[in-house]
Amino acid sequence: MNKKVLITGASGHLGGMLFNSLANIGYTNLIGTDLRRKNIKKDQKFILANLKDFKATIKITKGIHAIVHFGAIPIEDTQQNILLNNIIGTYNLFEAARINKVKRIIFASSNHAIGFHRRTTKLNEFSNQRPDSHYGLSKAFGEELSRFYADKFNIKSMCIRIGSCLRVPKDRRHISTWISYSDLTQLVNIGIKHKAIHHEIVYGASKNKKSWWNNSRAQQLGYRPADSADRFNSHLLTKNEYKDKMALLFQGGVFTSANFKGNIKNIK
Ligand code: 15L
Repeated sequence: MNKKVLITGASGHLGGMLFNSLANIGYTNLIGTDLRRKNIKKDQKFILANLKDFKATIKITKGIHAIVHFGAIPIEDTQQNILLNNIIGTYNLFEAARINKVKRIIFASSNHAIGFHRRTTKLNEFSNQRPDSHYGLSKAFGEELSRFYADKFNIKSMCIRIGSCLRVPKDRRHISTWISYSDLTQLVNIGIKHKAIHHEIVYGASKNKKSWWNNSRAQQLGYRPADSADRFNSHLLTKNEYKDKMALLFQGGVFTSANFKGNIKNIK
């Protein structure tokens, strides 16, 4: 693909990974952006910009065909920090995309948008959002924001509810939630190129037998995960969250129990 693709969060863990992996599968016109420059190679096109700054966001989205939006705080933080960086940043980006006639946006959503679902519930693309943190709420907001911009302004979007994207699974929960770097790259590639996309919700998970998610919509769009957490010996993985009985009940794990003041029985 030689059309311009902008990657936000290009200095971060997954944005940075995609900046390299998309180039490796034939993207020749990638531009990275972030609020700081980190791990960017000399031959990569990169622009420093803060998505909280609307004027700067307008500038970086000019002439862009598709945006891969991974620029956000990636874990729980204060309500104010999440509001400014994740919610306002994402809103600015979509509005700038509309003004500059960007065709599509791949949104890095998260399992924490649905984290308060019980582990015994199998979810699909129609399942209700159930955010487990301010962070998860910002991802739920991004999913609805992208639906609105798709329906109203025809900006195509794919929201990937990413499980745990790491080189290898590290703890027992990852046996259900893990996605490899190359499987995530495959999903993002589908999001950028698939002709029949309007607004999509898919799960960012490899082919894990113990998955809590029915990812048939991703499969219909051509996703064929090549990796699986099953090949890792789960007994060798850490059981850190096993000390936290509440985390074990819900898909979001420790994000659900942090600062919890509710009543577990009411979260059915
Ligand atoms: C996420 O959304 C986070 O960005 C990442 O740090 C992990 O916590 C991951 O979810 C997960 O749930 O494993």
